[in-house]
Amino acid sequence: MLPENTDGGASCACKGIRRCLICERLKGKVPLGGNDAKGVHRFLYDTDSKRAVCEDATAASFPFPGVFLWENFISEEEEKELINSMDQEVWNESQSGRRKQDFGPKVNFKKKKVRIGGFTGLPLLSQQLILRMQQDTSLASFQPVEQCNLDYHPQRGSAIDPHLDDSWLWGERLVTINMLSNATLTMSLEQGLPELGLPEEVQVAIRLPCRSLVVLYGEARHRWKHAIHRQDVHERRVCSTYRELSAEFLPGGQQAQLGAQLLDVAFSFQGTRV
Ligand SMILES: O=C(O)CCC(=O)C(=O)O
Repeated sequence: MLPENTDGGASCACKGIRRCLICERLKGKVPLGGNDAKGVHRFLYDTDSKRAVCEDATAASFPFPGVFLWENFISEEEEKELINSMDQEVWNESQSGRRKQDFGPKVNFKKKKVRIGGFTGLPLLSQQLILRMQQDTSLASFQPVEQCNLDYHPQRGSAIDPHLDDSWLWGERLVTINMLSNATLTMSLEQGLPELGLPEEVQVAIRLPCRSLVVLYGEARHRWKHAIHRQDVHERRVCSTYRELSAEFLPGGQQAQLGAQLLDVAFSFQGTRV
C-alpha cells in the first residue's frame, strides 16, 4: 500500500530518456538498464575520514572533499510535522517517478531568466530549520532562496539521474534534509580517476541516515555528479533541498538587486508552492 497522497497514479511526467515504473508498465517504455553492464569502480564515503573507501578493497581509498553530514539534524517529531504539512499540499508529478513541491522563483536556466512574480517565500516551517543550519560555522552565511521537496517511492520507480546542479543562479552549497528513510546518494565521475589507477567510471556512495542533513560543496558540488538510483529506493523517501544564490546575485554582483529582492521574498516565510 502506498501512503496517503503518494498513490502511483496512472500518469507520469517523464520526458525523453527519463523513465519510471509507470511509463515502463503502462506506456511500454524500455525498462531502465542496471548500471552493472559497464565497468564501475565502487567506493563508499566514510564520514569520519572523509575518504572514499573501495567496497571490495581492491583499490586504495582517496580523499573525498566537499561533503558535510549532520546526523539527527531534525527530531522524529519535527520529521512528522514536516511530512504532514507537505502531504497537506499537492505533490506535482515530476520526471523519473518523483513528485515535487517547489518554493522559489520560476527559472529558465537555458535563457538565464528568473521570474520573481509568483514566488511567495520559503515555507514557514523552514524558518527554524534555516536558523539551525546557520548555527554550524560552515553554514553561518547560508541564505537559501529556493526549497524543493522531492518525494521518492519504490512503487513509482523513483530516482534522479546523475547530474550537476546549475551554478549560474545557484551558489556554492546545496543543502538537503533526508526524511522518512535512509538513503544512498551516489556520486559519480564518468571519466574515472586514471591518475589513481581507476580508468573507468568511479562511483562513491554516500549513506544518508534518516533525518540527517547533507551539504555538497566544492568538488562534490561542481565536479562529481550526484544521483539517487532507483535500486536504492526501498521505502518512501522525502527530501528538502535548499539552494542559495551565486555571486552574480549577491552584493557586488551584476544582478545584486534581483538577488536582494529574492532574498526578501524567501525570508518572508509565507511560502506557498509555485
Ligand atoms: O534527492 C536528493 O537527495 C537529490 C536531489 C537532487 O539532486 C536535486 O534536486 O537536484
